[in-house]
Amino acid sequence: MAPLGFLSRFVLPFSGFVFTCVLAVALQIFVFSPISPDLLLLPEPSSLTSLPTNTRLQGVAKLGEGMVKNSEDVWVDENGVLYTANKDGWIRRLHRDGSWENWTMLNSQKLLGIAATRRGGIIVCDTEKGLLWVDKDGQAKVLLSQVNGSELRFADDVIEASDGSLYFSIASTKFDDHSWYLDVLEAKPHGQLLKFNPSSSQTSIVLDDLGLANGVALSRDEDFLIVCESWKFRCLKHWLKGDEAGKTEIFIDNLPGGPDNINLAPDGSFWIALVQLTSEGWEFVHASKAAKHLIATYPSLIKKVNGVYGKASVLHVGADGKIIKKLDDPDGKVISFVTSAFEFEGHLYLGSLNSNFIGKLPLI
Ligand SMILES: *[C@@H]1O[C@H](CO)[C@@H](O)[C@H](O)[C@H]1NC(C)=O
Ligand SMILES: *[C@@H]1O[C@H](CO)[C@@H](O)[C@H](O)[C@H]1NC(C)=O
Ligand SMILES: [Ca+2]
Ligand SMILES: [Ca+2]
Repeated sequence: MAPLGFLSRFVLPFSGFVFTCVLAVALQIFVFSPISPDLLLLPEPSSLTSLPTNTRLQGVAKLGEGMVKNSEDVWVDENGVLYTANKDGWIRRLHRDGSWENWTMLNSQKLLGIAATRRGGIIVCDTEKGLLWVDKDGQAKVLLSQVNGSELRFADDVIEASDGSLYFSIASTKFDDHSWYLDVLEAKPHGQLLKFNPSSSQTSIVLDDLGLANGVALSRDEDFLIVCESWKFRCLKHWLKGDEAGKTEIFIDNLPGGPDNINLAPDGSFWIALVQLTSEGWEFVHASKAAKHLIATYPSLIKKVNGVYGKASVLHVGADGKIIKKLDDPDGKVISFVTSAFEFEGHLYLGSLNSNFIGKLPLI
């Protein structure tokens, strides 16, 4: 057979077929892609090397092992009672005498940030129902489920100020909690920081256009608050009092991981849990819109790109935004996907979305 005949009879029609297939798949990806992505700048490698990795978090004691289920946040109240919000909908607490209590059942699919309140009990962010309040007797009430007529979804973290106002984050107004990684892939800011005023029952926007709004904390004398933006690898400082009141500046940026919960320490410093948003070898995805469309269309690929299960890191930062230290479990051997670190009486308590215990570490 003449080569030309072979080419025209088999190869060309075949490559036409392959071309059509590729085109069809590409069209499917772009038409069905759930995101409209921007490129995402990852933190500079220098931010990783300037903070040497250690194995301190591998030394945690495991509290409530087997009973605690993926407690994203953890809070210890002034009486030393530790609260956890579990994947099975239970709020479980640990008393000073070491006994655990299945305190109250919230029948929820996903509970995130928690904070104690001055009236007693705790406030809990429920990604579907909004802000819940569990009073000191364990009675649960919906505190806020709508904002200006829209359902309150994906509330991520909350803090109460001494005047009773609640500051809370909405991680994303576009994506829900189950598809939070699409917000990372899209890399467009859909997060908000809101304020609920209990005397007027009004909710106002404090900050808009945040890159996955996450942990919220108040400074010791409430002159500023901090809100973390996970995929911007930074936390913002918003002044509440003084000459700068109403102004916003960067508290800390170029973090070696996506900041999740942030908690005030007794001395006025802060603990920030850092989650590994990218997995090794897949960083290129964040620099390519085509790759983002492809990954976003296939959930099994998202699992590969998302690195949260691979390690754990928490960062200790001064009230001035300067890093004091970092603690790691670099390969997630003992604890991974740590989303919260809370200091109480010389110990650090760690919540994780991948652990069936609360980590406890003595601070020296
Ligand atoms: C609390 O709940 C866990 C898991 O559902 C169960 O194993 C445990 O027995 C309960 N504890 C108490 C004190 O009821
Ligand atoms: C709700 O509406 C009021 C009045 O229009 C507005 O000031 C406020 O910012 C709105 N809140 C949110 C969260 O959109
Ligand atoms: Ca919190
Ligand atoms: Ca969070």
